[in-house]
Amino acid sequence: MFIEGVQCSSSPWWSARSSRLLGGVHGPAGVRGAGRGVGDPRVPGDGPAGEIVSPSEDPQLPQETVVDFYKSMTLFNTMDRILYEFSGRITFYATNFGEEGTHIGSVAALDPTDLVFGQYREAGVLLYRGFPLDLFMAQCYSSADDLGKGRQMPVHYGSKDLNFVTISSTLATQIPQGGGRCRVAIKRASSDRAVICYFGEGRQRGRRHAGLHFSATLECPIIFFCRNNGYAISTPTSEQYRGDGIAGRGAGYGIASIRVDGNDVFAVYNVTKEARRRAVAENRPFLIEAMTYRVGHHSTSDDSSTYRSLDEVSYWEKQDHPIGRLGRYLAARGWWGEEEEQAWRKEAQRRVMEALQKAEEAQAPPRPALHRRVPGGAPAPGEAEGSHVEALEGVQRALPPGALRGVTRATR
Ligand SMILES: Cc1ncc(C[n+]2csc(CCOP(=O)(O)OP(=O)(O)O)c2C)c(N)n1
Ligand SMILES: [Mg+2]
Repeated sequence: MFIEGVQCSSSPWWSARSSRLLGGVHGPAGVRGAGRGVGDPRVPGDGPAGEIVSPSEDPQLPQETVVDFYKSMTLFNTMDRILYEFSGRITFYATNFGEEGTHIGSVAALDPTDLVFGQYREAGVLLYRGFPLDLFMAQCYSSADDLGKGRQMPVHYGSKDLNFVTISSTLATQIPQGGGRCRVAIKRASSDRAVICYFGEGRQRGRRHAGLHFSATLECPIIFFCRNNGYAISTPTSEQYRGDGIAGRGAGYGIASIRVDGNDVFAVYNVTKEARRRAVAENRPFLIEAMTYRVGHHSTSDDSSTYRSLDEVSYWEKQDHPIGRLGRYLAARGWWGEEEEQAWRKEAQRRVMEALQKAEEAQAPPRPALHRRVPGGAPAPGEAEGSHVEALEGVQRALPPGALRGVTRATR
């Protein structure tokens, strides 16, 4: 399944059949290929919608599990939609539209004790592990219930209980950190835990290189999971890199790699399961490049209509969406019908709105909490708690209105 050694660009990185399982992708070549390098696993006309095109690779998950995938993906999508609509109340938000299959397929293949290092667009992983909607909302609203007490921008979640390391805004810090964490804690304790490290395909200023290189030489049981969603803010992949995408870089580090159809939740599940099994058994890293598409704008600070066409977005939204593809699979088996769909959509909306309402009504965190456990932020000996906050308020008063747009509620 994983490809070893050096491959030339025309080689079938994706030839392992489980890199693409769910049929029903009929994309126009121009959009499909959009600067993604060779070996995109999605091939037009690869089988009837909702059918497994490679039965021998079918993970044969039970109905209950597949319905749970679908419910997680749709609940997550609902949360994104509502938080995006309310983003004016929380200063910032980044949706995950179109990438739900990469999150749910990968996390479902892991052990709950495996440690997750994310970028910022992997909230579905946390949702699947059981992070409550209330805590998602509390984080985005920087309320007193937020585990981080409002010290982070919205969508920078973290959960010690769910083995999800708090997100850092600085791109790619999680890549060397993930490798280091593996080496120091997991390997030394000779446990069978693995680490998964998610990142985007965007340029990573050398930290990706350091992380991949040291994880390979230090023999770390880590899964590097690249969500190749076609864009880094406004920069398309055609301008991001040369050569064979991200999977093509693995061979240079001696890391077995695979490219997978990221909108095919079963294919993502299969490759992640196999990568995890081998990472732990062989003490070595694996690299997965999941080809997907960022259907939403980069974040609330972006308007993607200025750099891509509505037709392009519409194709991914309507024809090659991971939720639509899984829905067709469920329908083809008679596991989920129109009635269940209507009831569940209503229920998902109700759950999200209830959690949001709680966050709307919650108090802000106590002010002194703001500079506790922040490097350099603790009051100096003898200094009264709160003096940092007073100093910040002085700065705020001196600035023109609106100058601190984007600063979270707790600091205002
Ligand atoms: C070190 C650093 N440089 C620049 C940025 C600004 N920035 C935030 S997201 C982003 C693009 C990342 O694209 P990608 O890795 O493809 O992830 P995606 O947003 O597509 O999920 C950039 C340049 C940053 N946060 N950190
Ligand atoms: Mg990207």
